[in-house]
Amino acid sequence: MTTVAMRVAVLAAMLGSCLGAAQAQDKAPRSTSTLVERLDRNGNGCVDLEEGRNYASRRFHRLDKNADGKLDAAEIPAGQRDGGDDGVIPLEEWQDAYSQRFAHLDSNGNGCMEQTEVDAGRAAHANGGQ
Ligand SMILES: [Ca+2]
Ligand SMILES: [Ca+2]
Ligand SMILES: [Ca+2]
Repeated sequence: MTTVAMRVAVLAAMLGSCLGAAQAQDKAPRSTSTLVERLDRNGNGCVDLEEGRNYASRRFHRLDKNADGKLDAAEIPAGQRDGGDDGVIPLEEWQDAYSQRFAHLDSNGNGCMEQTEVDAGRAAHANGGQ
């Protein structure tokens, strides 16, 4: 039978695609960086309110598909609290919610979010708490 030859061919094909994938990954090494590393623009090792709010507004504009400056029911991500409970989140409300969340996460109150604080906030969120 030709199973051996077929296996060799399959392996060669797999190896080829693996190499291609590895090369593609080299171009995108940021997958391993933490949230804080990505958002920390001034390199002080934590995310201050301004860095966080910049990130929040970038995220807002990504979610605002029709670019009308507010998130409607179809654009609000699942689990996001709607402050006014009116089915619409304007940027201002989004930013305010972010600031509150930031203050909540900054458990040592130094005005800057360390990775440990982000992790703690995520763990609390996963448990359904605030
Ligand atoms: Ca910083
Ligand atoms: Ca919108
Ligand atoms: Ca802090």
